[in-house]
Amino acid sequence: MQNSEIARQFEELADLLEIQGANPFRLRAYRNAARTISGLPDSIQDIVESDPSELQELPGIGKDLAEKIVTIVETSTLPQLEELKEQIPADVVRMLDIPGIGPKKVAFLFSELSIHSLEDLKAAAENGVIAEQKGFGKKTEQIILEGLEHLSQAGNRVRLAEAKAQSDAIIHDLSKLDSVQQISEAGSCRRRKESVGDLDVLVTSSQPAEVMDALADHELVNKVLARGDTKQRVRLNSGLELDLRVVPEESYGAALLYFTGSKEHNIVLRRRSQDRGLKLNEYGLFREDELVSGKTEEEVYKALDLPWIPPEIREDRMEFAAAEKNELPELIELKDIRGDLHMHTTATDGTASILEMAEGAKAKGYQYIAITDHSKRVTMANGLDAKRLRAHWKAIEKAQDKVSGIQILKGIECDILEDGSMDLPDEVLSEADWVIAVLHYGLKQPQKQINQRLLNAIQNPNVSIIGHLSGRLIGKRPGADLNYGEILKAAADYGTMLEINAHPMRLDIDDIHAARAKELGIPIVINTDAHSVAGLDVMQYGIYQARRAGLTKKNVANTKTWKQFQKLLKTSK
Ligand code: DGT
Ligand code: CA
Ligand code: CA
Repeated sequence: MQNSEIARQFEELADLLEIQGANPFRLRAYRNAARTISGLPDSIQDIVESDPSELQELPGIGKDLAEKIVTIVETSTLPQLEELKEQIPADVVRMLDIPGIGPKKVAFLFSELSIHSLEDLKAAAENGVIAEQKGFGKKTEQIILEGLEHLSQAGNRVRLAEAKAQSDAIIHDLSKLDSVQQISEAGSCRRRKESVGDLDVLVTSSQPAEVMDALADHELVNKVLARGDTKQRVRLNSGLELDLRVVPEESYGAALLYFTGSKEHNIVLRRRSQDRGLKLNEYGLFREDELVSGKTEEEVYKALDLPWIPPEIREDRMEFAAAEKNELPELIELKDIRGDLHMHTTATDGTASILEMAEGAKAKGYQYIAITDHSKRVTMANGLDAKRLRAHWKAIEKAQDKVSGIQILKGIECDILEDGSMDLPDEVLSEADWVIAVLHYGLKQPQKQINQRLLNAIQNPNVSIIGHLSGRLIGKRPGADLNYGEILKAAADYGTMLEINAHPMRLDIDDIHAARAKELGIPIVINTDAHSVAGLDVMQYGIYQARRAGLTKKNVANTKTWKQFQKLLKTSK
């Protein structure tokens, strides 16, 4: 069992217990355990199998948690978790995804008002029942109605990071079967879309039944929903569903193409086939009844006079025009990244010191980082005022003396206030090496007002870059209502960079706008926004998003060597 699945179960346990009103210390213990486990390079399962007593040497893992971990590894779940899941419906847990609705309110709605589903909640809000409750009021009613609207638009989609971890684990295990010859992910997960509706997995096998039996028995699988001779649909413990398809060897490439999608991309491929007197389906490319190709994707593309197109850009946006001219972008890869320019430390809401972050980044082979803690407006995160910030920069200089081979920039993540001014005076910002301007508050302002705030920041010569531009949280909160045309134009005119925030909940700016930014020549920086050393690992998700936007190494500023990047710093100010 993968660490990420064990961590997910602890998170779920904490959510459920929180709704039950459990002791906050216990909840924190479970959540810390989840964080420790998911950030651990060693396999928990290996530890359990070799020497479970070692579990208690992990930070924050005591006797009780160690026992729970052993139970999860041995039985795939926890009796306590199963019991709670029977008491508290999944919809009630989803209510926690409405921003502004915490576990206390959810608990009240569930036990006092007997609200058991999102439909119940909607009805209660619409009938004014919510507004009447003490501690709720008209404002909460509004928040709930808006939140429900967004949840229903998000559907049951799951963020890529969570979906991919489960897909990878299943593929890893199935690939070990003798009866499996080839295996691949497909669908939106393979295209690295920011959220995934369901997982799709393709195999070639001489023993389809054996593969399907193995999937049914997999520790992540909760239930078989449907099963035929060559396909099976299962529901995972997390609620996510997965389609498995067993296809013939000679059709593998054609099937992979078909089930990777997107639908739009496939429509163009079928049209190209027809133009050539051919027919394309999931079994292959045919002339009359004769199979022309289908074994690999490359073969099928080639028969249609196209080079192989990377899954991330199969959206019928620009890929066919580029492929026709043999100008497909050479998409950026994780190994191209040489710096990370957005991260937090214990000075505000991070969990590691400046030095620990620098060493973590150095271990990734980076040549430079920027320490960008919060500014004072973010009181919740203990944001820095001018005096503390200057002291923090001194501490950065000291840390720099202790570590060689990596440049630490003196940065700040500075809030753009509701009135459009910066949270710190220009004279302070001008002393920074790197200023990320961001919106955290007033995200619901009307377009004109919020756009003006961003334009002010873009035009400010002290601002290097705009961080997580829209402020969206995927599946949870829509971004601000922005006029992207104006913002991108201003960024290009004033030489202000734009961030792709790599956090799996943000991925902001998104693929569409990153593609526009590329056209306009705006340098993009992919940053993790890490709040811990393990947080530096999410860079990969920013890379996926950048690839979906068609970005190459050249379009992304933090692929430059420190020497090259330094020049960019000077000209951008
Ligand atoms: P999702 O699951 O909503 O995140 O998105 P996908 O793209 O994974 O969609 P899914 O799981 O419904 O189907 C997987 C792929 O199979 C899809 O990308 C294209 C192909 N496919 C499915 N249904 C159709 C269809 O009716 N027509 C065509 N042309 N392709 C289809
Ligand atoms: Ca899918
Ligand atoms: Ca599917």
